[in-house]
Amino acid sequence: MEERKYMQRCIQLARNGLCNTPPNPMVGAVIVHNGRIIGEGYHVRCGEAHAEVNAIRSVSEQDKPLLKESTIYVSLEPCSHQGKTPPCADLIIKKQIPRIVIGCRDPFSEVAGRGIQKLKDAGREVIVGVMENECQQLIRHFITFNTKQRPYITLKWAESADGFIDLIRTAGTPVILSSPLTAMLAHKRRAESAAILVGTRTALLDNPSLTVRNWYGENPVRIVLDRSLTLPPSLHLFDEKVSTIVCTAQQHPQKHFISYSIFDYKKPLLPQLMTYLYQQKKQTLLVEGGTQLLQSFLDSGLWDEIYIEKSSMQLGSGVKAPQISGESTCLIEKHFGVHFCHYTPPKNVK
Ligand code: AOF
Ligand code: ZN
Repeated sequence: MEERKYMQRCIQLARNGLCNTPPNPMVGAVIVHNGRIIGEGYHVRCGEAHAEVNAIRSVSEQDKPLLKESTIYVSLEPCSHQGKTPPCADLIIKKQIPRIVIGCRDPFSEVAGRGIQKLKDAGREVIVGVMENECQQLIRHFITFNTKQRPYITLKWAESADGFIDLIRTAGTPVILSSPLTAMLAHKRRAESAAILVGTRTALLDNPSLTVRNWYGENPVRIVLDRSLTLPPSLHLFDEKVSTIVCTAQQHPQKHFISYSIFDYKKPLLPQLMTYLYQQKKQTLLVEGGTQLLQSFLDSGLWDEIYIEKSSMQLGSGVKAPQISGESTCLIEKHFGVHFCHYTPPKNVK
């Protein structure tokens, strides 16, 4: 019970790093002596000190001698490698902390159990797996990226009560199915993504900006598919306010804010895109449409979460919403009075 209480606090602390730690994971640490918390810390930002370092630093001079009799709780296995910062396992050993309680293992190939081993080899008591699911859930983007060598993929769309995402049209603006308040949520999701993707038709017909406006945070890199480079330069995606990557089959000179990346359109595109995004260290990808692109992700089993905003509007006819087939879990969430279906796949999806 005690162990869970302190691990819960680690998770709570870790969340303070939201949006600032990627591509590093959010991590929290708590140091406890005889039922009293003497130190706390979290990983604030990629490139800066790790959670354990901040927790140890936070211990007062007076309490420092107590480290030798304390337990350090940390939501992720302490690192064993020299990255941008020195190994946390070494620091814990140096500070003579005798007991380490860990939430989950680090899937990063440079660590992957070596941190735990280092601590054990130094004769420390190590407990692994306290609130493991919760700790893994906290860093699910980081785990997917490191174990599947691809970004964590979120698919999102809004659909009418009768299952359409838009009217069938060749021009004009799209039907707005979301409310201004739920649009804010969509922007929050963008702010939490490293990359955002749309297909050619969506880019052309909806002319989206794909920027973060109704929320605080960084803009994700915009990615658009444009096999034959037919999209007009007047689109918002090419406004050069934010970086855009064009996935194309054609050679094109690079521009300041626009990079053209060559793909083999004769072969399946999504695996190539996944490899590319992995190489670019993009840990999270948000796919915003349209139906055809979303459906190809669904059909390839390439998704980790789906958010569908269920509008109460009836369209009668139009572009059918993507279809989710196979096993998945759906939780209904209500935000600002609007229903969302939140899907997660069974564990064995690619
Ligand atoms: C920890 N505690 O708080 C975090 C860890 O380049 P660096 O030095 O920042 O190392 C990044 C890697 O360290 C990252 O990929 C992950 O394996 C681990 N993150 N480890 O002990 C922390 N953020
Ligand atoms: Zn570390």
